[in-house]
Amino acid sequence: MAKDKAAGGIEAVVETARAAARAGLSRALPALRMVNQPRGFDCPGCAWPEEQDRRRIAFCESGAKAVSHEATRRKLTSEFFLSWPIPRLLEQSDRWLEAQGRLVEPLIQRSGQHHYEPISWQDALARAGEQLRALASPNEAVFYTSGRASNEAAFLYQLFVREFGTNNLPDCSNLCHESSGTGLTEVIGFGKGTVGLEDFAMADLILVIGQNPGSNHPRMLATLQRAARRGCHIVSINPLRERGLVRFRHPQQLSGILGRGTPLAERFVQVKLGGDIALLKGVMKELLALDAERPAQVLDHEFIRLHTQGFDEFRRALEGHGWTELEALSGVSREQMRELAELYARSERSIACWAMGLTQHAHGVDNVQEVMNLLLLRGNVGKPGAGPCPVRGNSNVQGDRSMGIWERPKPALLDALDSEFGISSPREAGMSSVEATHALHDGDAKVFVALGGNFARATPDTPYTEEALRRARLTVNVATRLNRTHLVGGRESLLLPCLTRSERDPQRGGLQFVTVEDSMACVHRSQGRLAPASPALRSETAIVAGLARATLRDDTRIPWEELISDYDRIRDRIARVIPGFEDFNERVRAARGFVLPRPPGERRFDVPGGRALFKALPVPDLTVPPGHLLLMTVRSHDQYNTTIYSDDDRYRNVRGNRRVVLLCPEDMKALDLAEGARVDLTSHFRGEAGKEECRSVRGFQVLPYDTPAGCAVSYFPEANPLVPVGQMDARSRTPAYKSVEISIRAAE
Ligand SMILES: Nc1nc2c(c(=O)[nH]1)N[C@H]1C(S)=C(S)[C@@H](COP(=O)(O)OP(=O)(O)OC[C@H]3O[C@@H](n4cnc5c(=O)[nH]c(N)nc54)[C@H](O)[C@@H]3O)O[C@H]1N2
Ligand SMILES: Nc1nc2c(c(=O)[nH]1)N[C@H]1C(S)=C(S)[C@@H](COP(=O)(O)OP(=O)(O)OC[C@H]3O[C@@H](n4cnc5c(=O)[nH]c(N)nc54)[C@H](O)[C@@H]3O)O[C@H]1N2
Ligand SMILES: [Mo]
Repeated sequence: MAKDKAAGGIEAVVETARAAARAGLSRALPALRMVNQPRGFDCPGCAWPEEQDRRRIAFCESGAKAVSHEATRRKLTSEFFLSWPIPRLLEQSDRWLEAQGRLVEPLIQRSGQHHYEPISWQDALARAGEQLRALASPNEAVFYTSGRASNEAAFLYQLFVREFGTNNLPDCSNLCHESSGTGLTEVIGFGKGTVGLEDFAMADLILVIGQNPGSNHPRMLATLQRAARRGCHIVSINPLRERGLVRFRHPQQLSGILGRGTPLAERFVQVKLGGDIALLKGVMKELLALDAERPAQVLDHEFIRLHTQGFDEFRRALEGHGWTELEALSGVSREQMRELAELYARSERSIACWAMGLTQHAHGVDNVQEVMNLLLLRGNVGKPGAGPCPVRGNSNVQGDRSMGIWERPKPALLDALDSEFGISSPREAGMSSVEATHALHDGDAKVFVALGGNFARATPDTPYTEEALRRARLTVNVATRLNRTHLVGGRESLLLPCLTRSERDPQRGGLQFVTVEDSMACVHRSQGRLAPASPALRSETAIVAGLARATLRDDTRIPWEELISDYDRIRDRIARVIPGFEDFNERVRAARGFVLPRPPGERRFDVPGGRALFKALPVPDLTVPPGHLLLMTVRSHDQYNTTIYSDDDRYRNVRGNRRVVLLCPEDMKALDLAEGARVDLTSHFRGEAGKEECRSVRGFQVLPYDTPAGCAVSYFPEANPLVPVGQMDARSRTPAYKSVEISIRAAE
């Protein structure tokens, strides 16, 4: 069984080498040498911070794949698009599309045509500008961002969009950690994590909840390995026994390549899908009981009195939950809850990390706030070695938010933009990703602009979203490679090719660098060194400025050309507008950049009353009718979001197929399904006006797996057609990608 094998090790070294070889060694190797180095570029893989003692190599297998993939020598020429009409491209797989290489010139698919054809930059931008100006209201346009854009590009983008007159700035965060931002802001007045890497070196206990770092944040494993070696306890709470968390061999150390690996999470709590609140409530009930046995030794009463509010009500509500309910809904025994409570009570400094297993549920915000309740009980906020750590996904998703990419901006940001630039930003809230999909579908939005990403594949309900995009008058995608979103464009569609992070970015004022913010609020520079894949490519920053100029023409207060001639000028403006970025240009030139303020780290909570909030939360009941299952959609070990590198998922022993559904043997037996059986999956939900609806995907293969009974697993994005577009967290609007009610039957 895969579960006993270590993650990393020689396999990771081999995979890294393979990825580099696929891209062409002469381009991939120099690129890899610069990843996460002080003078190099930020890894486009994930947002996990770099270790302070940067060694010569500072990337992981997954980062190597991302970088090598970017560094490919293949190019999409105009002949390619002549021989491949869009309907034929649509028949190809996502993987095939991206494997064709880099986009190297601006392209247009004109109304009524089925081909992309080259267009000059000037005409492309003018066309986008014309269409945007022709709208009856700026709110008829939506401007999506995927979380890779640099701080500089993101700042200019939101500035353009707000001067144009809308807050329609949905982003991939809406699909990702929005529940973390919303949940944390409500209870501690700060929407980000409060810990830094230095805290991981001090913690006694690290909880890893709903996260698969072995595949998605491999550099985090090295941090966990170091913690485990000095005796820190690591507990994984997950329906799946994710291999990277069980045992880890550091692929960049000899002992790691050859040795047996370090046991990481010595405790694995196999919670039911969606059962975390029930589990945490059980643990906290036991904690209260322990506190009664050993008064003043378990709860941090002083912290609770001085720094929190709502404790009495929280406690009363907690006592009202019975064990039968909590055990049934979590799938975890009271005994295990007690053990966890004891471990937690013994630990002076605890960190809770989490990712999509908590946020992508209809109760995603509640999940995050229940974790906060647990941390607050023992004063694990604002002390060294302790605190919440939502582990971000896309490499600059956190920075993009800091720069104002947000459909619900704080008034203070808009005031600051207005006074710095003399514009009048709109005050009305804009649309999130799901809201934008509906608006496009219903004709309320007519132009879709995307700074990166793959909107059609990343959002729920693929056929609905594709139809929504097709109904647009114009879609504009700033992109590096071809993906499905580009093929389901509106009546007219523009593809604007941009530089990647690993490439040089010369502007009038010389070679530029950009900046990014990692998951722990550290801002640092990133500078590509490779020759651009084509002289026609432009930086994202320059493309945004070009779009702004073509749209706003002379109705603009912003000196776009001056700003992009030297990105220091953009950073000077950011320094004056965004709190925490004072003296930006100077501070970001320090070798390791700088860390933004994290007020809860000093026990300052920007909420009414000034104290962190305990919240009494309901226990979600995700019970489905007999014969139905709950499906989570996750990433394999060999993909980066919608970019698929191979059809294997090494750590889960899945080979050669991504259209699979993993079931526990018990469920396979109950449903009379044998290993390898071909099945159709159907999701069931209530659509508009409570009407029962369903969606299906066909020809999936059944594989046995160690999952809790009733819990099925499939891959994102193949299973996205099943995810109901209306099923999301009510407060954060994050789609419930991890709890889709399905039925399974033999394929037709
Ligand atoms: N190589 C690689 N790296 C990546 C990405 C990638 O695609 N490839 N994507 C990036 C992005 S944008 C993001 S957001 C992150 C995502 O990082 P992850 O959140 O690790 O990604 P997922 O594959 O969605 O995994 C979710 C985990 O939650 C568990 N889970 C599901 N439901 C529940 C539940 O109800 N309770 C609990 N406790 N656990 C649950 C699943 O078993 C799985 O282990 O990774 C980033 N890094
Ligand atoms: N079912 C299901 N759906 C999910 C999830 C899930 O767990 N389950 N996870 C959700 C999450 S967490 C996220 S973050 C979203 C991700 O949603 P997105 O951010 O929209 O998707 P990505 O796959 O990251 O985007 C990949 C595309 O970005 C472009 N690209 C790559 N690098 C660059 C660059 O440097 N500049 C520009 N301009 N373009 C670039 C390439 O053309 C590539 O095809 O998906 C969400 N969707
Ligand atoms: Mo994400």
